[in-house]
Amino acid sequence: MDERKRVLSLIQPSGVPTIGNYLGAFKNWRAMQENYDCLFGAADLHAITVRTEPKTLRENTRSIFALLLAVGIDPEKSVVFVQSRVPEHAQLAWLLNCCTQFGEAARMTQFKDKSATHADNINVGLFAYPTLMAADILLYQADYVPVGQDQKQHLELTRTIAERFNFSYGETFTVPEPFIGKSGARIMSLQEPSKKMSKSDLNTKAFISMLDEPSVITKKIKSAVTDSEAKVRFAPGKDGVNNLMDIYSCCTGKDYEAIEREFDGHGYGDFKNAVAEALVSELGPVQGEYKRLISDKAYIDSRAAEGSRTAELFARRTLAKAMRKMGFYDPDGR
Ligand code: ATP
Ligand code: LTN
Repeated sequence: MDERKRVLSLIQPSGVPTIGNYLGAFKNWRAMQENYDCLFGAADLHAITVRTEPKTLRENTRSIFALLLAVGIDPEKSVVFVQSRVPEHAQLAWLLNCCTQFGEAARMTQFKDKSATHADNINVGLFAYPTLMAADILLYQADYVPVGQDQKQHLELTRTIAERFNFSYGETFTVPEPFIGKSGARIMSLQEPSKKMSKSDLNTKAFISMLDEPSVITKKIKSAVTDSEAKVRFAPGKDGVNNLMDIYSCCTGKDYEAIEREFDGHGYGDFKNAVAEALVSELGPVQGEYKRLISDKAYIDSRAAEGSRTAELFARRTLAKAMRKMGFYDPDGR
C-alpha cells in the first residue's frame, strides 16, 4: 500500500514564468517529487479569466508544459497535465460554486487586485477563480499544495469548502494544507519592491522572466530599486535590498548573515553583480533544456496527452464520489 502523501500544484499559462514563479513554486515542486506522489500542471482554464488571444493561450500552454519538464519535473515520477484536458475540473467547480458564499469569494484579495487592474473585464470567471482552484486540489485528494505566499488565502478558502462539503454530505475530500517555502515565497517587483513580482506586470523591468538572456538579467538586476544606505543587510524598510538578498539566498543556499558578511564593506554594485551571476548560472541549464524541448513538439504533445489521461483517471473517481454524495441521479445505478 502506497503511504506517500499527495501533492498538487498548477501554474497559469499567462505568460513566461518569472524568477518569482521559479523560486516560489517550481524549485519546491522539483524537490517534492522525491518524497511525494505529485501532480503538476498548466491551469489554462484559470488563464482565460483575463482576456487572452486564442493563439497566445495555445502557445503559452505548450510552452509552460515544456518549461515544467525543463526545470526537472519528471513525467516518469510525477503526473504532468493540462487542466482543460480533464473536464472534471470544470464539473467539480460548479458543484463547489454552490457550496461557496458570495461574500467568501468577494473577500479574495486576488479578485480585488485583478478587478482593479482589469476594470474593463470583471467577468464571473474571475470571481469564481478560487472555486475552480479548489476543484483542482480536491479532485486529487491532495494533502499538500506548494504555492507562493500570494495563494495562501485561496488555500484557506479551499479548506473551508472541503470541510463544509464533508460536513454536509459526509467525508469526501482530503482537507489540504498549503506548503509555503521558507525563502522565495514572495519575490518582489524589482521596480516597486513593496509589490509582488508578477509575470503580467506591464513594466518589463519589474520582473525577470525565466527565459531572459543573461545580458537582460544583468541589466534588470542593475536597475533594481535599492536605497541610499549602501549597506547589504536584511532589515525592515529595505524592501529592495531584502528582495535581492532573498533571490541570492535562494540561488546560492546562503543565509542572510552569510550574505551580509560576504558583502561587508562592498557597495550595491558588487552585490548586484553577484546576484545577477547567481541567477544566470541557476537559470542557464533550465533555459538550455527548454530550448531543446520546445523544438520537439511531438514529444511535448505526447507527454501532455499522456499526463492528462492519467490525471483524468484520478479525477473521474473523485467527481463520481462527490456527485453520489450530493444526490445526483445516476440512471446507470452505479
Ligand atoms: P499572473 O501574474 O499572471 O497573475 P502569477 O505569476 O501571479 O500570475 P501563477 O502563474 O498562477 O501566478 O503562479 C504560479 C505559482 O507561482 C503560484 O504557486 C504562485 O504562488 C507562485 N508565485 C507567483 N508569483 C510569485 C512571487 N512573486 N514570489 C513567489 N512565488 C510566486
Ligand atoms: N491560482 C494559482 C494557480 C493555480 C493553482 C491551482 C495553484 C490554479 N489552480 C491549484 C495550486 C493549486 C496562482 O498561483 N495564481
